[in-house]
Amino acid sequence: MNLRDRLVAQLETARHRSSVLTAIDDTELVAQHSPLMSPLVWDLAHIGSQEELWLVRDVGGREALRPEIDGLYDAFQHSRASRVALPLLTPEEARAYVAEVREKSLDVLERHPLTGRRLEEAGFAFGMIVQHEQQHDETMLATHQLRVGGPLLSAPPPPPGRALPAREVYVPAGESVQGTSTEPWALDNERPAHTVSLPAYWIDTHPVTNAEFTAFVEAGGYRDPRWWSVVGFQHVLDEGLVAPRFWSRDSGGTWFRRRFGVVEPVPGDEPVMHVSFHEAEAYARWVGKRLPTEAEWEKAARWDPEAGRSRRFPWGDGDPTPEHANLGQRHLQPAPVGAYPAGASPLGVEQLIGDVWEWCSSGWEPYPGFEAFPYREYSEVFFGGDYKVLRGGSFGTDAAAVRGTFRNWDHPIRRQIFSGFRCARDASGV
Ligand code: AVJ
Ligand code: FE
Repeated sequence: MNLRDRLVAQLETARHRSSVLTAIDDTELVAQHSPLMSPLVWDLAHIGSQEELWLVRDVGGREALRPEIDGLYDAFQHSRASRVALPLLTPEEARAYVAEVREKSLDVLERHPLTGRRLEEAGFAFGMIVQHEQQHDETMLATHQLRVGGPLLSAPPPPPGRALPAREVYVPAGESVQGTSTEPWALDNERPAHTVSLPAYWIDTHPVTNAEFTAFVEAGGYRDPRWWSVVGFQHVLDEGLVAPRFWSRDSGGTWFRRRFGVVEPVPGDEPVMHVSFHEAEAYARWVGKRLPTEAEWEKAARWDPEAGRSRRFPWGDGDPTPEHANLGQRHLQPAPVGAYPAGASPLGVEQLIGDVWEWCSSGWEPYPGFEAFPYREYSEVFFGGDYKVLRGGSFGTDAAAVRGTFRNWDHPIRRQIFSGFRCARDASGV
């Protein structure tokens, strides 16, 4: 498929998903389901607003459709918690607005040579807008998870798991490439490619599971400050945390979870999810390990020791297929450990892409040679803040919005996102 057709198809895929996520009652769309989230109708119109700004006005050089609403949908002008009180477009108006914008951006795409300014090269602006819509779709999916009430979404279960030959693998010391200068849709924070040199380390072959995390919970892990950072333990006390978010225990001691409106027993073989950075860090300390640095995560995901080079994905350079990874809201949960043998890295590390975002020990910082593009507010204004890096995407991340180099970030206390982790440890003294 040529670039233009591929862009049209990906814009359509994203819009189909946005439609599925917003095909619910108006009362559900305008409600504030959590102070952490926008009303769904805000996300919908914001998707259209960003598309109008970048594709219709900037790339297309056309007039503004609704200049008066720009401010309402500027994420920097209004906190998520305050958006519900704004004079937002109604669900009907929002749907009409995004459809009108889409018609115009498809027209721009049809006529544009897709070369010229850096923003137009390889369809970058269109790819950026596809990723933006998909990112907000994942955010809307998290809003659905926070919503209280019966299920509104459905999907088939993920494929079955299998036992892996080893719990962890050894990654030899040496140089590898982190980031990219060639991936056409890589966002500014993934650039440029640069060489890193790491000492040898061990990394888990799969994310920490619910069964493994339950052992920490039941060993009194949430009550023992030895495993936590000072701020992490204070947060546990302040919030009264006892287990991952959405978990509850019945009188018999069985753990249940609420998942998109369904309460079900916690499946032991699935990656643990809805844990904060602090919970991930505490678990790792309890088992005598630590979280991987971001560089260690990326080397495990991309390094091919045979070829001596970094690949686009753990399995090679080809885009993800359903055999490789649990992505795109195809299932409404992470898959059990071992479900994606075809997605393994050359070193035998699995489920790096999809299932759950993985907390790393690294803070959100620019790579050497970083240049903000096309706007400072995507990445740069968050550098140096109270953010930790997450890698690899979740079951709710679309293939268009994740790569071996993709970087996400959030506050270390956040757990409404589809976040889990895997552990690593130093190889020195082994
Ligand atoms: C990269 C997921 C942290 O949702 O805050 C969406 C993506 N930026 N609109 C976010 C984003 C602007 C961003 N994250
Ligand atoms: Fe946005």
